[in-house]
Amino acid sequence: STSTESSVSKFLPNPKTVAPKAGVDKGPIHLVEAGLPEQLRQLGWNVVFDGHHLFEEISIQDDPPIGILKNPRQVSKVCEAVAKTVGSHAKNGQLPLTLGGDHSLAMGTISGTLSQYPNACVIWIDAHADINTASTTDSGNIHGMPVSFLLGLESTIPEFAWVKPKLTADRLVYIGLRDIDAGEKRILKENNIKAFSMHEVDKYGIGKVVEMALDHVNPKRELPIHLSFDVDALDPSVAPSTGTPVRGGLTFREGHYICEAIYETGCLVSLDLMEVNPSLADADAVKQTVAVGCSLVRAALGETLL
Ligand code: B3U
Ligand code: MN
Ligand code: MN
Repeated sequence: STSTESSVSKFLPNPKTVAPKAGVDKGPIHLVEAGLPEQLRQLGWNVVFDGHHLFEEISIQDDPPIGILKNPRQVSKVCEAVAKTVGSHAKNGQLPLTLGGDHSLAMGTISGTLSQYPNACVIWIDAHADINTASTTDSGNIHGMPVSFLLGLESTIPEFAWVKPKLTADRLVYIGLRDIDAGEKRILKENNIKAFSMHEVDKYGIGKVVEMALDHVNPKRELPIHLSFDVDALDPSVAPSTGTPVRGGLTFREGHYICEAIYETGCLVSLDLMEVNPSLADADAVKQTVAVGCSLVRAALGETLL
């Protein structure tokens, strides 16, 4: 997936802040234009929209690959800026909602969350584990790597030295996995990382899987939760406009159930909805994906069915 540079941060609970830019026809701004801020206000949030960030100010002209990693300096700088923004909103008692954009951004959002809530756990919803290191990645796409940076598995690249390995493997859990590289499987095993693939979702049902996931990272339901939701966790029939769709994904309801159940814990402190990419599909597919994205966010922020 592509749009690393377009993340929109919205900040909920108490106050919020934002200022959209005109003329952008791609990226997660579609979720904003579809009315997400107003929908969240309807749920009782005081929404502050922080703006549609294309990070033109961070445009690095000369950014040759490091190893095979693509656009490493650009990605690093953008994520560092996102970390600061998310961290300062969290500090103000706001709940940062970051709309992306390439999932490498989670390096920034989760770093920001952990700066305010050092004991936060991370629930990562994705078809992919995004845990490659510079030595295991085949694609060189940094969106396949953010988790390894957050855990400190990848610490040899000076350009990313700002990413402090503050997340521990026991405070991370995955749901929805189904496209994992061999090197990633090894990393998951070696680090004893809890992961519920689509196999477990089929076997136990989504209700039990979410319960087991929470029991693992947050047994007493007292730790702050960062939810990082990659829309490609959903089946491509539900969310087609995304960079790397993988068949056999979560249903519409399974995705929403996860969000609802996490909201119900009362522990959610930070939320990402990533990899919505409107440039990758026809208009109907975009509309469908944007609508699903908005409704996932509403579910995670308190919308109920009854
Ligand atoms: N694991 C592969 C594929 C991938 C990961 N995340 C996405 N695709 N979106 C990689 O490139 O690291
Ligand atoms: Mn991802
Ligand atoms: Mn993914």
